[in-house]
This record gives sequence, structure tokens and C-alpha cells, in this order.
Amino acid sequence: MTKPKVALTIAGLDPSGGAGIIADIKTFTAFGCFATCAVASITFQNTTGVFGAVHQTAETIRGQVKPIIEDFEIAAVKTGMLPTREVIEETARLVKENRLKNFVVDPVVRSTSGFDLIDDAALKSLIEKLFPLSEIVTPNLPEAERIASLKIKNEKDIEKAAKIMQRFGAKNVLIKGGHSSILDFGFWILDSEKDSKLIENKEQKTKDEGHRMAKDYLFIGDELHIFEAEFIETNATHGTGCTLAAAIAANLALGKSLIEAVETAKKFVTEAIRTAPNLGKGHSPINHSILDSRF
Ligand code: PXL
Repeated sequence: MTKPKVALTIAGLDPSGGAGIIADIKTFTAFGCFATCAVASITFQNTTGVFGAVHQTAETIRGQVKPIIEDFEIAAVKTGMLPTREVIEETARLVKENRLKNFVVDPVVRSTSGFDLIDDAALKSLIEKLFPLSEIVTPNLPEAERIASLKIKNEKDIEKAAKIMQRFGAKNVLIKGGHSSILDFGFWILDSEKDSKLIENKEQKTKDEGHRMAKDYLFIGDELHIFEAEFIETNATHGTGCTLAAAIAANLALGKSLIEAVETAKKFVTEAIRTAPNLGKGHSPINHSILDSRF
């Protein structure tokens, strides 16, 4: 057996298994990578909400990561919920000191259920310290709005937000347009750039499920690549952001180009949503086991 590529996630633990580190580990595994992790925060949650969290320190982050990187060659790193400045700065030091490559930064700000997973000082430090080290950052629309301090109303605003993030040091930016908190967005951006026309048509289109697409925008330097997938009407969305970023990291670890990695990751998440197990009373987790059909 050839040696698997080792991927590392530094993120929050969602003990209910849908988001955070557990989602990352299952995703790395689905793509044949060997999964390793460092816990940045232990959250208390289930599919209905987040009820609290206990954060780690610089010392416990270093204590977890150092032995892994001294022993294994790390092919890709993904970060998710990094709750404090202290944890972010230590993560940046570890990535820099050890020249860790294929670094995917998912700038997690809020949970699907509306719980703040990071404070303002931490978000500022995440932008300053981690963006310049990253291969790609993967905000959803609300995260992009908060990071770029901009209200995103159309595709032009998406480009503006991406440019701002590139000015903050991110080489490549993926803005995920399918976020459920801006449900109509998928319609607005389909037809044209003209906001007035789009708003006019909005109600009529809302009723027409066939038109709905989930669109993601990848900015590689100045180039824009748009990825479209069917928008699946569901509340099984818990952990989709974590899963997408982890799938990108896994595919970069496997040696794919950034475009291929994003394309594959997007297909994976779409299938994972489509085949979600519908567990729990809130936002169901998605199905991370779709690639493994051997058993
Ligand atoms: O989906 C964002 C996210 C990331 N990481 C952890 C989470 C959540 C959302 O709940 O709990 C640990």
C-alpha cells in the first residue's frame, strides 16, 4: 500500500459530529488522506444550536500540533473555528516556522444556528496573520461581508469583497454563494448584472425551483472561475462550510490544482447534502461517506 497523504485540521470540536473537526476528519478520510487534528475549542452543541464553548490556549495548540508535524510530513493544513487571538497567532507561528503548505483557511465566524464562534479581535488577527500564509480562504457570504465590511448585493460586490481580501494578503479567495441566510441570492445572480431587473423578477423566480443554483466564486489572482451546482432545498446544511474547505485541503494534499480541488470539493458537498442522513431536530449533518462504496 502506498503511503497516504497526511492532512491536518486545526478547528473546533463539534461533538455532535456534523461540523468542525469531526466533519474534517471524515472528509479527509473519504478522499483517502490520513487525518490528523488539533482541537482549538470544545463546543457544546447539536443540530439545533451551539450552547457554549471552552477554548484552547497557545500552549495546548502547540502541544497538539508539534508532535504531529515532527513525526509526519504534512501535505495540507485546514483551519476552521479558531476562537481567540492567542490561538490564531500560535497557529500562524506554527504554519510559518514549519513552512506548512497547502494551507486552507476557512474563516469561521458564526454557526449556522447564529452563535458567534469568534470575537472581533480574533477576526482581525485571523485576517492579518493567517490570510497572508494561506493558499486559499473560503468565506461564505455573511463571512465575506463581515471581513470586507461590505454589504453584498450582487456579483460586483462579490468581486469587490474578494479584492479587499486579496489586499489583506489572501492569494486566492473562494466566496461561497449558496449560504442559506441569503436564500434568494442564488436567484438574483443568475440572470444578469442589472439589479433592478433582478429584483423585479425575484418573486416570480422564487416560485420557480428549477432556476435555483448554488454559485461559488473562485478568484485566483485576477482570474474568476464560477462553479455552479444545483441548489438543494433542505435544512441539512450543518457543517457544509467545514466539509468544503476540508475537501479542498484533501485534494490539494493529493496534488490537484486549486481549480480541480475546488471543483471536486463542490461536487462532494453537493452529493453529501443530497444524501444527508436527516439526523436530529435542527440542521441535519451531511453525508461524508459518499466516496467509500466498497463495503
Ligand atoms: O460551520 C461552522 C462551524 C465550524 N466549526 C465548529 C462549528 C461550526 C458551526 O457550528 O461548531 C466547531
